[in-house]
Amino acid sequence: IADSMRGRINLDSASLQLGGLRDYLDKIAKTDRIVIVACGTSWHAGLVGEYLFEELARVNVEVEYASEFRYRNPIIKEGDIVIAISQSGETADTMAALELAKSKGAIILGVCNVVGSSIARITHAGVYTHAGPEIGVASTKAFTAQVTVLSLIAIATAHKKGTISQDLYRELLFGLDAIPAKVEKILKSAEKIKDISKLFTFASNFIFLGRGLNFPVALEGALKLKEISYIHAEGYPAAEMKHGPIALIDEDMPVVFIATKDASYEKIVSNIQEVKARKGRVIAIVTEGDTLIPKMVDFVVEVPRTNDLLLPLLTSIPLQLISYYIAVLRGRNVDQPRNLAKSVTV
Ligand code: F1P
Repeated sequence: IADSMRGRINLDSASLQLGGLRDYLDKIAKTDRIVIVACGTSWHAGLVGEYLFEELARVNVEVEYASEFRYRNPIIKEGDIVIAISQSGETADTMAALELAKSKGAIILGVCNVVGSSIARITHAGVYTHAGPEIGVASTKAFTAQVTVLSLIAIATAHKKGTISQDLYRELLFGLDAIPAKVEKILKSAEKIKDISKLFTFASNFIFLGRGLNFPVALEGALKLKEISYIHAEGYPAAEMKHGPIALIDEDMPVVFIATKDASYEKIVSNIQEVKARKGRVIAIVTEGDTLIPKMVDFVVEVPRTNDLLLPLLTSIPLQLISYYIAVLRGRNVDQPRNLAKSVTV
């Protein structure tokens, strides 16, 4: 707030860093349906986008695996908004999904990292994430950059539509502005995360659980672990656990809960109780200052407070670090995991 009074943050939505997408904000604000197409980590960022668009701008969003979308006969009508998310901007499935949507008259937009990439070139408009080159194959900073951009688009659309109050609009923009310092703070826990990772280096399976916006983060945590350490990992919405995965829980099953103090807090506390009652070993990502969950679980990693809607930008970081340390401790090449390509162009 102090910064805004000094005029550091421009609250005019027209000044948000949305590149060429700014010219399409009116169309996005008028549409009754947005389809997001992406693969892998970018698909998880798309899921976060779905929660944000629906919550803030009250518009129906579908998030599709581009690799499925392109091979079926999806319902796309003239003027639908289809947004592709891709770090490389070269993923063949995402490209083909966009071409299909374009042939059906959709407005196709892109969120890409690589400037001048194929996807960026075929879209009507887009915004670059400018996360810098991703040296490793597995997306990490691209994910947080994609989620940041999707947050900005959702906030700008909601502001345009009048579906959020001016107070919430300000809170979210200030919240975004404060994220880098909060990420720095999380990175100070790296040694602690490394020590926790040492105890799980030889685990054969992992489960990641989260609710609401932390559900896509759970999926992403599991994918990172699979990609770079080759450990079998599943991400689930915590509330789905009782519909199947609970059968897997015993003293050999590490369970990572994303258990921040948000609207789902009480529910997630009872999910943790269910896992502990079955002797699962729990690592919980909690909000700084939480005193309840640390007493219930085996290990905690704290993240600073932020608006609930911005939590994925923080909670994804400790999960990336857990995957990184486990992979390094297992002697894996974290930059060049086996069988994976940076751009999947076939
Ligand atoms: C999609 C993706 C990445 C994954 C790996 C293979 O790439 O699935 O999420 O980490 O690099 O490709 P992109 O479309 O975001 O470039």
